[in-house]
Amino acid sequence: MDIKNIVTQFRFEGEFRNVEEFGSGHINSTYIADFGEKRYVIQKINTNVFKNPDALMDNVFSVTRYLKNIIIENGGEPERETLKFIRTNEGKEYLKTPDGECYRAYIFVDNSICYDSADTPEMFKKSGAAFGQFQKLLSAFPADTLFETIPHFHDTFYRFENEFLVSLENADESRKENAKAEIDFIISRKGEMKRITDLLENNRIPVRVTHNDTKLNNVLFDKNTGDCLAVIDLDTVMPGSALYDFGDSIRFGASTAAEDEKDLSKVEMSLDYFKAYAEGYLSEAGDTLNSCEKDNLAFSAKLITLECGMRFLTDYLNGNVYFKVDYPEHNLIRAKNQLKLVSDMENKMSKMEEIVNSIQSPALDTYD
Ligand code: ADP
Ligand code: GN1
Ligand code: MG
Repeated sequence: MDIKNIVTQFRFEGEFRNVEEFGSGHINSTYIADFGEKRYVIQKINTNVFKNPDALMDNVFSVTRYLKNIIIENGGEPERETLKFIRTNEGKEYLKTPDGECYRAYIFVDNSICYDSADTPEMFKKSGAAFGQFQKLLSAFPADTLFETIPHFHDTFYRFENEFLVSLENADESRKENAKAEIDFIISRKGEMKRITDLLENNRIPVRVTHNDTKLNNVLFDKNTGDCLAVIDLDTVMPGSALYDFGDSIRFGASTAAEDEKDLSKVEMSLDYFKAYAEGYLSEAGDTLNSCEKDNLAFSAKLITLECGMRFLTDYLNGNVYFKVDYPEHNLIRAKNQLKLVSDMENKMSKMEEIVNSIQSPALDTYD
């Protein structure tokens, strides 16, 4: 359905001026609707990826309601510090069109901005504190009440066996040939893929409510103060490991280049950015984590980067059916980029571990 028609179906205030596509997400489509005094974000949920939008929206509503209460108790501004949804004209949580498309809407936080890269380690440190605080605020939220919006989302070995190897079986020869080095790279790291899920299964680390998509551009910054306002993009908030969140932030934000930079000589993991993020994250979440989680923070960055590279490659082999692409080889480029980052992290792993160990924060060893 036309987006201008969608705009008329929500309880927006003010006079409609304009609606435009916005953002750099790979899954949903985001639009900003300008209503003069107020602006609103409208998103089309990708229902190929999120197969149960009812359960997804229940998750997001229950998490934002919970956060809103804490923010109010702490004297904060809930409409700026978490997502505030706008109901449809019929009072529903989201809109389902007759042809099955799903849209939801929330307030665009004024004077806010998201970044695809951090200009300084200090800025990245702030995002670490924001995700650390998000983890801390949700530490008492009952994880088992949340629906798993994408099952096995960060189960790296599951993705290897059930998605990557299957894509290899079905891919045409030319794609496999183009990706030969990357395929071998991934297969040779099979032995490390179960580490985090094994720790969860053996109760060495706890299941927590986690965000699972902790890219820097999923934090809203205040344009005026430069401080973080809110963690957004809550579609993958579900039971998981804190290590998934830490690892994914480093993957995206501590790289010296964009996720789809073609010149691999520009792609490295910055130890300064790694340190800054770890300091910010542990300053908020440090007390919540146990020592086994802390011991695996550096490794998680490598594993989640490997997993993401593998997911991009799987999609390339499948003919680009999951992530949005700008050109046919986009997912292959992204995969090469992520695997270069993995190599760099492998070279720097002992330094990354030293950095985590050097940061003072008490661990509650309830799981050791
Ligand atoms: P995607 O799943 O496509 O990444 P996001 O929810 O992250 O979707 O939104 C995409 C972008 O839209 C964000 O990176 C941010 O720039 C902007 N955005 C989303 N929600 C808000 C909001 N409530 N206020 C201001 N900007 C927002
Ligand atoms: C996708 O939707 P977006 O762009 O925030 C993906 C993440 C990947 C990321 C890679 C639901 O996130 O898991 O890490 O791309 N989201 C989903 O940039 O698969
Ligand atoms: Mg996003």
